[in-house]
Amino acid sequence: EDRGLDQNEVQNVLVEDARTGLTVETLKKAIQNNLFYVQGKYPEIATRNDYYMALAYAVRDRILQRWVASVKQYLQEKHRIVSYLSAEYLLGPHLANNLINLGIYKETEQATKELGISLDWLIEKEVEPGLGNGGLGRLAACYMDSLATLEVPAIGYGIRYQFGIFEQDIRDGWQVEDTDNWLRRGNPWEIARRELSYDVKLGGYLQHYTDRDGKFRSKWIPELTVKGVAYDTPILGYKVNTTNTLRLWKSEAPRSFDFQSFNAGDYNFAVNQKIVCENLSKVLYPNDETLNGKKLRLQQQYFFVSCSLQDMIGIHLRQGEKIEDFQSTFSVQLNDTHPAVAIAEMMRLLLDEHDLDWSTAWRVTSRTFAYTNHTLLPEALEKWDLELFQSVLPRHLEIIYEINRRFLDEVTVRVYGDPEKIRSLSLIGEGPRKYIKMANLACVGSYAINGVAALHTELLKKTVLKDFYALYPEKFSNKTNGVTPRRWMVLSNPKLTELISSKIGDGWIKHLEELSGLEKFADDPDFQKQWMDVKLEMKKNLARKIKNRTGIDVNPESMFDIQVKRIHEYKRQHLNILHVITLYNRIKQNPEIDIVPRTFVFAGKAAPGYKLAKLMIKLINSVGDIVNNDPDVKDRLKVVFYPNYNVTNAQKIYPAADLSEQISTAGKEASGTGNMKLSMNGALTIGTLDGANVEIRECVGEENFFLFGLTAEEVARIKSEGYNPYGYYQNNAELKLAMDQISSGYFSHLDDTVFKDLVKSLLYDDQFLLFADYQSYIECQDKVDVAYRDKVKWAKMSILNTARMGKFSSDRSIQEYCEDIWKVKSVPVSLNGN
Ligand code: TH1
Repeated sequence: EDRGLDQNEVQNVLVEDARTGLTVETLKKAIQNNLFYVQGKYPEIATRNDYYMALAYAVRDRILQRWVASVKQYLQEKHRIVSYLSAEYLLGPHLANNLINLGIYKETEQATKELGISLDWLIEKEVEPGLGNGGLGRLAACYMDSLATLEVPAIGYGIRYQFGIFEQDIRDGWQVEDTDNWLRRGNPWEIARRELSYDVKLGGYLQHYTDRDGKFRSKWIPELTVKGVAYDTPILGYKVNTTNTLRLWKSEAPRSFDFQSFNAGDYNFAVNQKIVCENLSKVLYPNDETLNGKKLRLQQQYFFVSCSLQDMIGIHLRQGEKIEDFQSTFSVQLNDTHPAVAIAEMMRLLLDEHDLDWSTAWRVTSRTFAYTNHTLLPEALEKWDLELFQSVLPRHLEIIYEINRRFLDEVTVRVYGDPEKIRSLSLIGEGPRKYIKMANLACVGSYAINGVAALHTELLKKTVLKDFYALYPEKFSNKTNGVTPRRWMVLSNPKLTELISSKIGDGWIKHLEELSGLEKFADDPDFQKQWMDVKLEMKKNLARKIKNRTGIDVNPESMFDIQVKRIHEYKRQHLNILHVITLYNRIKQNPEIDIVPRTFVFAGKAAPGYKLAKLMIKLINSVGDIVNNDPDVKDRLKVVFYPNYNVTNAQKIYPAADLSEQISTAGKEASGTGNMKLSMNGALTIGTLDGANVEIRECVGEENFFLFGLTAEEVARIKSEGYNPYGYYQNNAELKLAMDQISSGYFSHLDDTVFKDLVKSLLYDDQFLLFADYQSYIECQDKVDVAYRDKVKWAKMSILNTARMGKFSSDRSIQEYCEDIWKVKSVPVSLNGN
């Protein structure tokens, strides 16, 4: 409506250099100006937050010029745009990242210094947007960074949660949750596009009728209409002009709504409905890899998907294109099944709003979407109770039935007479209650399906998606995950970055394979010393933070043995703690024993409803209390649980790691991405053959990787034969002692009830085979102990780990998606004419 301005009347905005210049002087001026004109303050009364805001706006001004130019160029030249649909984006703090990608970190450091303030102090002020749970959300953030850096036109769509992942505190060893009010001081990195909003219908019923042309139709009479408002955040590429958009939807009540109810005199009802609408984007569900079949979650998923598709269709049509050519403007990636309802929504929009016939609509839809699967865990596969689904999306249920009917008709011919196959392929699950299988919908409606590591993709093809693979082998491919070296090396480990660049130049930041140039220095004693000096300095920094946050003194010279990730049984933090207890017992039995001093650092959140995961946190802390304070230990072992693991804290932890714990039960961790970040920062990995560990080991060399444990095949075999944990317990003295201590209350003030559920699970029905891998793990840890004593060899192994991690840049992953799935090329953005 507001777009009708005559182009000739719109003067090209000439942006002055004073507002966008990248020199120390222009930056200084900009900060001062913003302090005055945006914050309304002068230096003597300005708070730290005022300065943070002033700087953030100064940086944003510089990004805006690039952002506007990018959007303009994409639209004018009609490039195909990648659309990434994700319920989660775990971005982490923006300020330092934007300074790095703009290439003005040093200049800004100088400018702030001349204003008498420290840049670090302002960077630390930022509250990060925690709009994701863990790996899946962080992957979306790394991919947005790489898309922009590779100059690929892209838009990320998601939800602007008012409350992100909860804040974790530890009290008396237990996790307690607090709400994440990340917006309380405002968000300088987003622009609210009030004019850009869409209506989303929810609930209600269908009316069936035959229209004038004799066509049978369904009219959806919703119970409620919600409005989604766009909030845009610029995503700047590294040292390129390309600035893509992350568009997050906030839910609100439509304005018409209060009027109607108010006029009808039902004020309470109006207020209540307003709250219902606003609730849709209120809070992120804190479950990682567990399905939570709550109505509000389905409403959230549908809400953001519908806004996003309406937005894309609007963009496509405004280009003057025909609706049936939608897939020439957008390629839409589904980040797991959380946005998979998009397939049904696309059909609804094409059929009901744009009047296409079924086969045309299906042709468009099934050429538009591609689906990434991130997990094989059965408890994570999304299934919606059919009645619940119908109560929220009656029209979509009807559409899914029709997709299923046509699909099964086609399939029946191909898998002739195999009812078991048909049952497994069906989009509808039968049982005491019917349910909708979102992964099946995603597979049927997508032209490409991928897993996130080589092993994971192979297992997908052999297990959960076996029947789909048999039907459509050509749709399947692997896209091993990657991480952005900008945030996970340059930003979080500037000292290492400087050292690496002093040897091989800085091309590696964009072309991570160039890290291989470090190999020739792996044996160089000077370089080894510099390398280990940086590591020590990072360990000292972390030790300081640990002291501040937990009060625990740790020795920076000790081996930093680190496991940081969501707390989950399959990730087996409790296997790690069994090793700690084992070492502790060895010391108690022989106080003079010669062991390498270690600091065990744990961090991670447990889903608030996941009892056993919360108990694992309590166990880590309880063991820590005993071990850290036992005089016999003589500070040789320290156990730290670093609270509130998030992107900000991760950036401090990774650079300080000597040893990276990647010890999930083989076949359970789809990929892992923390494993990549740690190894890039020079940590050696102790790990199972799981997820991307397999490929990391292939790259760094088996002699530079501590491998232990059962393979995925062996795990499957043991399970099928019937796993008997109790036998392992009885036959292993060290394991038995550790378990007996936990259950008898040795670590819990003689209270033998605290860890009962955990002990019971491990002894009698552990799905994650801890005891089966215990001995192998302990022996491998003994090898780590030996290896760490040889400083020269360790340094070499550490250097080689970094040098050989080039493959694990998210730039490589995104390149593969672009070539194999999206079929898009880079579009360099020029600033001329703006
Ligand atoms: C994670 C996987 O566990 C991890 O192995 C992988 O590296 C990461 O995704 C990125 O690919 C997943 N996170 C979630 C979160 C939810 C549901 C499923 C998964 S899989 C809510």
